[in-house]
Amino acid sequence: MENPKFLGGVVKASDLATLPLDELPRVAFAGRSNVGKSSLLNALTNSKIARVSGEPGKTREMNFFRFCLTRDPKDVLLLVDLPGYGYAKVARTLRDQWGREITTWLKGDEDLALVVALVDGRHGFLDNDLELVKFLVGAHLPFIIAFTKMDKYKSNNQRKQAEKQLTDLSSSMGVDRFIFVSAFGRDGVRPLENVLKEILKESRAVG
Ligand SMILES: Nc1nc2c(ncn2[C@@H]2O[C@H](COP(=O)(O)OP(=O)(O)OP(=O)(O)O)[C@@H](O)[C@H]2O)c(=O)[nH]1
Ligand SMILES: [Mg+2]
Repeated sequence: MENPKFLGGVVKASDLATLPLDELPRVAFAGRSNVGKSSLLNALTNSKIARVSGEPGKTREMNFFRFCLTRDPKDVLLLVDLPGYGYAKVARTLRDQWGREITTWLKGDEDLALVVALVDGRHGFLDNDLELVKFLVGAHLPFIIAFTKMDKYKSNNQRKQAEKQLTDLSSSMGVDRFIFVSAFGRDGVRPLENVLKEILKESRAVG
């Protein structure tokens, strides 16, 4: 079986019924444009299935991928690469049209298992990152923060310092689930896989 497999993309949440999504647990990648959503999805799936670009605004649709996480064919998830926001060229905020489509879908999908909220590790939480976190907390959606591009730090020491700052910052915001990732070095991919394995276990227990 093709793994991962692209199932299709939609611009409007109301068009989702046209895709063969089944009731698989959904894991959505959300965050500002250019933060590395598509790259992390590729690192996780060990593929180049999601399109990546140095120009913000590459992903224009909510793209759905079926992905089997382990050798067990029952360990199937739906990964969702979302369009980013935060640049004038694309949606500026979560309240713009695209942002509204995304939040409508996230709130309405009963099979949503996790939102991976990506934040650029070099910048920490910018205003629109905070807006995303507030939305996720307010809507009681399960999420984990992934601080991206951690390979950009010049030395191990600088990276350790940054990780400490980001950890403190997250705790001060009451956020206790976070990972540090690099799509290039594949750092953080294993911890993310472990989180997804837990999700699969839980979804099986629920039936
Ligand atoms: N150094 C470094 N660069 C990265 C990493 N992840 C992504 N990038 C680069 O960042 C740019 C944007 O990556 P994408 O994965 O397309 O970002 P995106 O969040 O999907 O962006 P949109 O689709 O526009 O919302 C590309 O040039 C990537 O190569 C990373 O972990 N480290
Ligand atoms: Mg993208």
